[in-house]
Formats: sequence, structure tokens, C-alpha cells
Amino acid sequence: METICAICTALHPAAVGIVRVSGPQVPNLASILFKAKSSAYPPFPPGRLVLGTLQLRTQGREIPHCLFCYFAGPHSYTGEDCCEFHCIGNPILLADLVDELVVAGCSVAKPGEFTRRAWENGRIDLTTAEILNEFVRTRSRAGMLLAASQFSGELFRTAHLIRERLIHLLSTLEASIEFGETDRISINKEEMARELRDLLHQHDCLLKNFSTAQLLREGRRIAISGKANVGKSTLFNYLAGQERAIVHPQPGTTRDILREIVELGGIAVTLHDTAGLRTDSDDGLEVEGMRRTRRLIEECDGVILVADGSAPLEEIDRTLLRVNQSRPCLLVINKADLGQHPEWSFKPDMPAIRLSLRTGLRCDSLIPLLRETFGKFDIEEGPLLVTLRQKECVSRSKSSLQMVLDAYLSHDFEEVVVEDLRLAAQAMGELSGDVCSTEIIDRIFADFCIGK
Ligand SMILES: Nc1nc2c(ncn2[C@@H]2O[C@H](COP(=O)(O)OP(=O)(O)O)[C@@H](O)[C@H]2O)c(=O)[nH]1
Ligand SMILES: [Mg+2]
Repeated sequence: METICAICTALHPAAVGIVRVSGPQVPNLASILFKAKSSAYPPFPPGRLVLGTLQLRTQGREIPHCLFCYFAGPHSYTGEDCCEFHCIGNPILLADLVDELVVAGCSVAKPGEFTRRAWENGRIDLTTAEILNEFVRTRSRAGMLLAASQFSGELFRTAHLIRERLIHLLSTLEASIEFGETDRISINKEEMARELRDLLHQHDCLLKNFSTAQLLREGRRIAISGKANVGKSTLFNYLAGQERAIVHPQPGTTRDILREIVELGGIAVTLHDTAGLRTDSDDGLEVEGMRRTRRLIEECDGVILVADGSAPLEEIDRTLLRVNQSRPCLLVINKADLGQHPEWSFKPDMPAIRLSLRTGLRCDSLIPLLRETFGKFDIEEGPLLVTLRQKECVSRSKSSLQMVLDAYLSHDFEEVVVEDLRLAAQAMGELSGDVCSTEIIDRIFADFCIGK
């Protein structure tokens, strides 16, 4: 087994940078690369930080202010002997340390290789490893908290249990097909149907929770919509915290849809700036922009409808208010600095705020209101599917199982059914990692960060 090493902190100047090492050479490397300040070490006590200097021998340098930590296998992240060097966080120094470790016989870890070893050594199950990766990558606090709530290994246990039940059904069926007539092995058909239905229900529960997990990844998709020239791009830039979209007094400036992932009060939101909607444009480009906008709005989880509260209410405003009533929508009545036109004095049927993006009037209430309107998570009890791969495994298992039940109900109950049951068990095994090809495992860990 090779000893692997990698920088596991971000490659930016920072107070501290960490290089992680795992494998059989760790005890040797410690004595070559690290000199403790106290003569009491080595041997290094597991799990304790020891102060000393870094010995970059081939480069002829000694770097002070380094902490060294040894983790004895199997009680380590990977299950092997591991260690970490906590150095001053200069990326050049960290790269030099990795070079030195390579000279000493280590190889540079591939993305996810530490966690892969942890999985191979039974320290972590496959689904929890995926959740860990999601935890690192999620862009919102809510996503992070959801990922943290999934660390207990519940998804693994659920998938494992479903697979065991499928295998039990499979062996009962196979036995009845092979020996049924001679040895009178009969199966209780009612019990069988009940078990199949219950298993299908379990699949449905898992799939229902996937939409929550999608929020982990992308957050809510929100479109900023409204008439031309009301301040949509100004709002987009305000929420994105930067000048992304062109703001211009001339109507019809925004034709392409701009997209930005932002965190608004703890929830991740993919924000879309769209072309203004109006009825009378004869500009082909603008018409195309409006067509795309309508399609996008259909796909989004919610809409921020922007209006110019200082101008009279037009037909298009009424239409927009009406069509957005049935979806999560926040009405932003902008340009309060220019005064309010009497036609905008009514009480809207949706959450609304009157503000001025130009002067900042009442803008501080915007984010809490956005969170209230779009931030509700409907989390069901039970484990959460976190990645597309996990969802695909459950969908595949479900459709095979549905075929089994359909065939069963139509009394067409032979080898075909056995094959479908086997496919369902296979898909569940892939989810839990109980049966997974090297190719799939490679793909899962390739998506991890280096050093994880
Ligand atoms: N007076 C005033 N003008 C605004 C306000 N917000 C945006 N504008 C201006 O309205 C014009 C259109 O803004 P823009 O964001 O491009 O609107 P969009 O077409 O809806 O994207 C620009 O000249 C903005 O500076 C506001 O609160 N008050
Ligand atoms: Mg615009």
C-alpha cells in the first residue's frame, strides 16, 4: 500500500495550512521531516499536537512554527497510520512540503483518495462519504445543516435493509421455482404482495426527500421578473452583491438570462435576471428574450416580481400579478423615492414590499422577507438522498420492483420476475456500496476535493 499525501486546506495565503499523510510510511516520515521542540518526542503520542520545526532536508531548509499530529491506525480518518503537518499557511511552503514527502517515497493523493481508503477500511459507508462531499461543497448554511443531519449512516442502513429484504424475497422465489412442485415449497402470495407494496412505499419515501436534497446543491431557483425598466437588473445586482447585470434607463436592455448563486439569509438561491415583459415589442431579439423568460419562470421555484410603484398600473402589471398568484412570489414595488402612484396603493394578494433600490429605502427588510417567502423547507422524516447517483439507484430499484408487482398481480409469475427482483437488489446494493463496480467507485471519489 502506497503512502499518500496532499495539501488539504485551500490554496490561499492563510494563518495555517495543513498537509495530510496516510499509509504505512507515516511513522518513518515523522522522524525524517519533523523535529520536535521537546526532547520527549518521538515517539509521537496519537491525537496530540506537538510543536517543532519542519525539516525540508533536500531543500536544505528548516521552517519553524510547525505543529505535527500523529493518528495511529486503525483509529484514524482512513483507518491507516496518518499524520498532519500544520504549517504557516503559505501555499509555496505547503507545495515544498509535498515535494519533500514525494522525495521521501509518498505519492500525491488523487481527489477523494483519503476518504476512499476510509471506505475500503470500513471507517465510513459509501453514502455517508457522498454526504461528506456534499457537506464540503454545499453553498448555503441550510444545506450544510441538512448534510450534517445525515451523518448518522441512516441512508446506508435503510438501503442495506431494503436490499436484504429483496434478497430474501429473491431466494424464496427461486426456491419455489426450483423445488416448488416436488418439495411443496409454497409461498404465501398475500404476504408476498404486502411485502412488495411495502418495499415500494419505502422507495417512494426516499424519492420524495430527494427534492430537499436538491436544495442542498442548488438551493431554490428564483426568477426576477416584471415589466421592462422597473429595476430588475438593479435588484439582481443588489442581491448578488456585484455589478453583474447592465442597468440602463432604456427599456429592453436585458435579453440574455443571467444566473448567480447567492446565499440569502441562510438559504442558497440561484437567482435569474430576466428580460422585461411587455406586449408591444417588435424587436426580434427582445421577443426571443421574453420567450426564454416565460419558459424559465415555469421551471423556477419562485418569482420576485418587480414593479415601478411610481408609474401607473398597466395591463401587463395586472397580468403579471394574476399569473404569479399561484406560485411562491414576492412583489417588490420599487422606486419609492419617486413617490407612490395612487393606482399602486391597493393591498396585494401576495407578500409585498415597497422600497427604493436607488436610495436603499427599506432595502434592509428585503432579505428577511425573501427568506420568509422562499425559505421554507419541507423535510420529511427519514434519510435523505443527497446525490443524483443515489436517486438514480432508488429510481432503478423502484421501476424493477414495480414490474415485479405488476407481473405478480397479473399472475405472470416466472423467471422474468426473478430477474427484475435481482435488478432491484443490485440497484440497492449500488446505493449502499454493498455491491459496486470499481468504475462506479472511481467516479464517486473523483468528484471529491484533493486532500479529502
Ligand atoms: N428613481 C429610481 N430609479 C431606479 C430605481 N431602481 C432602478 N432605477 C433605475 O431604473 C432604470 C432601469 O433599471 P434596470 O435595473 O435596468 O431595470 P430592468 O429593465 O427592470 O432590469 C435604471 O435607470 C435604474 O437606475 C429606484 O429605486 N428609483
Ligand atoms: Mg434588466
